[in-house]
Amino acid sequence: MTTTQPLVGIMMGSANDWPIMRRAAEVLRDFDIAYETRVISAHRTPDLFFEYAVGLEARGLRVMIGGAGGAAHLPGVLAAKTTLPVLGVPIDATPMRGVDALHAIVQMPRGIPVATFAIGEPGAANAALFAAAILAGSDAAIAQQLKDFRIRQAEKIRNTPPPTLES
Ligand code: RP5
Repeated sequence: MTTTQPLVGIMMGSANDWPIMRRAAEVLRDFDIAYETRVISAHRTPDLFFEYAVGLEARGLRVMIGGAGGAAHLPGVLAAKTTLPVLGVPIDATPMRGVDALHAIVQMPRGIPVATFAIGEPGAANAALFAAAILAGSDAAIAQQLKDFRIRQAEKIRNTPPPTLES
């Protein structure tokens, strides 16, 4: 957790989600975007969940990333309690390998939107990149960092030699 005013909150329903959700934190750290993390379950600690969710805007948070596995109602319940953008990351936590969480998060009924990302690590990383893109609308430094990231990413592909049977 950073010490400066967090702009992005990363929530997850279980500490077991952290190995995936840390990919979001790593992206935000690399972009020098202040964030905070919380393990708060919508069903195991509903009172704590509501208490945390209602104070987000007042504390200056701008975007929320919510990771959850199984029935995965965390992002939807969070979106019900705040008008901040909520970015949902489905976690592979059951024999359904994250498809359960994907469906739970992406199928939010009309009126309370949750942006849904890919299952697992790519989703967590992309949620953080999307959070950066939202913040970039009002922060030129973050906008530039996003452009630089895309350039570095493209360079890696351009500099990859053609694969051979020996490589
Ligand atoms: C969800 O249930 C969590 O987000 C987690 O992905 C899943 C399983 O939680 P644990 O039983 O591993 O704590 O609430």
